[in-house]
Amino acid sequence: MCKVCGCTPSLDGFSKNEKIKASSDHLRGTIEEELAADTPEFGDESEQLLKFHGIYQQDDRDRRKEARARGLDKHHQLMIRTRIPGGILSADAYLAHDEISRRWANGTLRVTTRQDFQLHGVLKGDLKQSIRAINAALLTSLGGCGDVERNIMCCPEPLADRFHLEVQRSIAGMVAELTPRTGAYHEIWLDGEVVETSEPESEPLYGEQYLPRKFKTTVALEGDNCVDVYAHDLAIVAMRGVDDTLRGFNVLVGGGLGRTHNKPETFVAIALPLAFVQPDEIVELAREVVAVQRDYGNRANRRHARLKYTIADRGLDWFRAEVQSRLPFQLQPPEPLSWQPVDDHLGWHEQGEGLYYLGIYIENGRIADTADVRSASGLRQIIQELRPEVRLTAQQNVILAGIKPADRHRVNELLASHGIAPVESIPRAIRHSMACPALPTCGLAVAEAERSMPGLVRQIAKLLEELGLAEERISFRMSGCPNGCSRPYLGDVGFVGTTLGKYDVMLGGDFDGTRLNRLYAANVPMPEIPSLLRPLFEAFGSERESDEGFGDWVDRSGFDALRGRFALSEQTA
Ligand code: SRM
Ligand code: SF4
Repeated sequence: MCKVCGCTPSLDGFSKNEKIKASSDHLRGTIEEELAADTPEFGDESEQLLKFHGIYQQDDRDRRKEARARGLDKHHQLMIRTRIPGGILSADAYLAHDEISRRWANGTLRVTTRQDFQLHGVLKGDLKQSIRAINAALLTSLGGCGDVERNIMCCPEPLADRFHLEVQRSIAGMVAELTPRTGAYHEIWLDGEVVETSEPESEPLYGEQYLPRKFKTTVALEGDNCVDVYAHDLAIVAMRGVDDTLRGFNVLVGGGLGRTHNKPETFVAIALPLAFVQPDEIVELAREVVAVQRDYGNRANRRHARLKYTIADRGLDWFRAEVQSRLPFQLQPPEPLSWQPVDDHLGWHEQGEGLYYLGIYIENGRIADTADVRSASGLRQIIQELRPEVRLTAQQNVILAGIKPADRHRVNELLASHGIAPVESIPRAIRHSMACPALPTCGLAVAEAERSMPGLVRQIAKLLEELGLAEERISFRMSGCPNGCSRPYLGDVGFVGTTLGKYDVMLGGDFDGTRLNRLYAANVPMPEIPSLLRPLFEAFGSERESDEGFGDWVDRSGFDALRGRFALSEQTA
């Protein structure tokens, strides 16, 4: 029932999730009761609502077979995603996550492609104390997942000039405006008092049913596409003015990478230019873009519910007009964008005011202690001793910021003693690779990613070295299913899992993420990938024009021509 006027809106024809949201009393449902129950897992409806609280119910897929053989239930566990706007967190917040990961999760921290932390393997009984510890560190998991605005990303370069500060201020405004207002999170996880009032609780932006689907926003800084602008529902590019001021924002809409194998009605789309707005107009614009999607997004079919489908179905001109009709100011035409080569912000850099920052490579974002690399202990010790600000990058890496010149040596020493290699010594192919978590935690994975990519990319790095191409900047991104969480459709080379051990090989995108790649070879068994790529790399080495990237060369050469030259069989083409 609608809390504002008491009417009961009809939900006929809406998807199951819409009914769950509408009857959830602003995301409460029966989460609290189920949390108190002595069971290892939540029921189906709570599983959907928990996502809005930043919590995914998962199971350890490695242990399924054994459990089945022993007649046991799945090994249920939860993943918590902390929402970290712009990927910026304090030393205290980092250390709190490190501690949660050791006390209640699987001992690792996972930096995500959207600058968040994920904690895997939390048991139901430890959920509440984990969430409380995240909040005590002044962060939240509310809106980490679910049909709401997700974490708002931003280029993480920690410069303190006026431009960067003004951009951060705008992001803070958008975060405040677009975060759900429900008291459910506070009540369930933080033992907040239930506020008794005659005023109904309101979700002014999201209403009773929230959005039709997830909604993602990123902010890039003019010229640097390190946050993969074109993958986003709402992509904002901050434009620099004179004297390092913020001149305004170019705004793009309707990007999204998720698709489903053999379902042509699902597709990958890149964001399209919508408008240019002044700095003080961006929060209102973001709100109305979200509101139009709230009102017109498809609530019957979740596979067709992202903003990219609303725009594909109704047209960009319709969308612009609808957004404009809700604004008190005039949208200006979008300005043309141009990009410099993407900067991953790794290595040592001056940050201004006599301080330095260091970007540290974390393979596939997994901060862990392994036999060779002890990134969990190493980062903990550096952050405990020197208390730098921490920033997470969109390439799953970590930046330590605000380091005094006198402390640089100590940082290098601690990194070396924990086996964390300086970025200069990491082969380019490895440095520019990303993989999603996939197995064993992701319930949607059909193939490995994070666990298989290190082996594959080392073979590729060796191959590139043999061919004299070790210094080339070529990006390799692997996902364990077509949802594309590592953004595999926006790099030079994408590997998209089709079934265990097999991948669609996507080529012809570019390093700077401005163009989608396309299917070059389907269902390639992983051991055959290096030999599939070898002749392409050889030809690239001899035929490329100066400064031409691998993806650009593939695009210029043409797929049919390349397939013909390298005799790709009908089956894999
Ligand atoms: Fe994702 C679902 C992991 C970025 C598209 N994603 C999932 C889930 C939660 C699986 C699930 O629903 O049960 C995965 C959890 C795996 C695990 O065990 O941890 C998952 N996605 C991730 C992360 C952790 C991958 C990573 O390597 O870091 C990223 C977390 C980002 C964050 O902090 O919020 C992550 N996911 C992305 C991106 C990239 C981006 O947004 O820049 C995409 C493609 C862009 C897009 O959204 O179009 C992406 N994830 C999806 C989709 C497909 C959405 C669609 O429109 O079809 C799903 C499935 C769904 O929503 O139904 C999904
Ligand atoms: Fe899971 Fe697929 Fe996303 Fe990988 S791409 S994390 S397998 S949903």
